[in-house]
Amino acid sequence: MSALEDLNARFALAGQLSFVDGPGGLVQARIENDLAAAAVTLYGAHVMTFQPRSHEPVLWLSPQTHFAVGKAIRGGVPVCWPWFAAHPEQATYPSHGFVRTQPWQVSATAAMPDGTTRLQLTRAATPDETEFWPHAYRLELLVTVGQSLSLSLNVHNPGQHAFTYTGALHTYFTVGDVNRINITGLDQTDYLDKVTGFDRKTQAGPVIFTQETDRIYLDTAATCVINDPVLRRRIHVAKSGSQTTVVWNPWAEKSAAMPDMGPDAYRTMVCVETANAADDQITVPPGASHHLQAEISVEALQ
Ligand code: TA6
Repeated sequence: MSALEDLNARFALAGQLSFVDGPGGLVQARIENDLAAAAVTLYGAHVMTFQPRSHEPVLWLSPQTHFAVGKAIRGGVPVCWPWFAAHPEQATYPSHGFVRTQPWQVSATAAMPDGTTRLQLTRAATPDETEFWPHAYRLELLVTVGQSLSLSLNVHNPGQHAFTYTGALHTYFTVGDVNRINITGLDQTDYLDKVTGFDRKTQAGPVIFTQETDRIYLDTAATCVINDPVLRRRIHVAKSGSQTTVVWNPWAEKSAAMPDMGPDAYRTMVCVETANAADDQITVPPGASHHLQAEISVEALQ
């Protein structure tokens, strides 16, 4: 029996979930139920697509992305852990941690009575990671696909000592035209502006996009709404276990310089990231866990 056959024998759900070989040989779970469709690769526990019935795709996945072991996927929902963005001390360590470019294991699947489908992926420490992260850990990402997409990252510390981390569900959303959207939910919230050297500023009104935008909004548990007049919809991003929201669009020049994005890619995407970053660092005592949760739903505009 091949590894793929074994996965399907143990975890496929008739008519709802199966495992297939995806691009680059990366195995992915294809989920399709009466409410929505989604694809999640075991490589990085990366949700790549999500589309509720009667809506356009919600997540943005770069047409130029690499699907290859060792490379991060551009788009969808990278799981960034155990550090957000650049490592605070080690410039050569991978951006956004290492688990987004590592294999995860399937630990459970379930067809739920409410019509949603669940997939749980797990990753525990391996000896070759101790260079980056000397602590024992167990991550579980529970993905629930229904009318909304629910992502719950459970970070467990099975070791003898506390550890402290940052991270994010670095979610890329599809928008009709980034020049015409706005994001509400962050009015009067302080943020660090990465574009101007981490200056501390305060948001006034909705977030609009006219240039490169890379902001770490501080001390906020608020739901954000992406208001999109072109796709005639609102995307709601509700969260828990997170006091940080990151908003990112690289704009024209940086987008063009990224081989896995391309010149105009920035126009149809925006990241609204459910994060633990900056001062929002999470310490997990031995035997304890932290849950980071995002709930993504779409509302059609008339
Ligand atoms: O979350 C925003 C950010 O940290 C940006 O600064 C930008 O670099 C982006 O993430 C993408 O990072 P990546 O390592 O995936 O290229």
